[in-house]
Amino acid sequence: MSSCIFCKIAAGEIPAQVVKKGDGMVAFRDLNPQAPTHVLVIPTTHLGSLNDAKDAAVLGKLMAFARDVALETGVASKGYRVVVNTNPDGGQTVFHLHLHVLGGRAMKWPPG
Ligand code: DGP
Repeated sequence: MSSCIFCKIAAGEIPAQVVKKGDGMVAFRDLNPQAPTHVLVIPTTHLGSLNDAKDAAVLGKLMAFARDVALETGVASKGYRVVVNTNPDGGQTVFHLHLHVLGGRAMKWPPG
């Protein structure tokens, strides 16, 4: 989608610190990190939110990609959190489906 900032990152049209890409996915560091490791995982094809993701295979690939990012950034063994904010009450601000991979510190529960 031409106006979508994450589509532009996926296309390489605006810069981002990409940590992994391939198989229709891109992972890059969040501009406003909430943990020592904070990486966003997106499908390169535009989907507005989790509500728009009808293909379970794409969701499975996204989750596996997030797990691999956690392994490759070194946070997997101590632990990490994967978050999908969805629509305004879920705290979503960028309307291109993305998974947050957060690690490098102990997480709290419940989330805010
Ligand atoms: P959410 O609130 O779940 O929609 O998270 C959107 C995240 O995207 C937020 O943590 C900040 C991040 N973000 C917004 N714009 C940019 C950008 O241009 N580059 C990068 N790397 N991250 C961005």
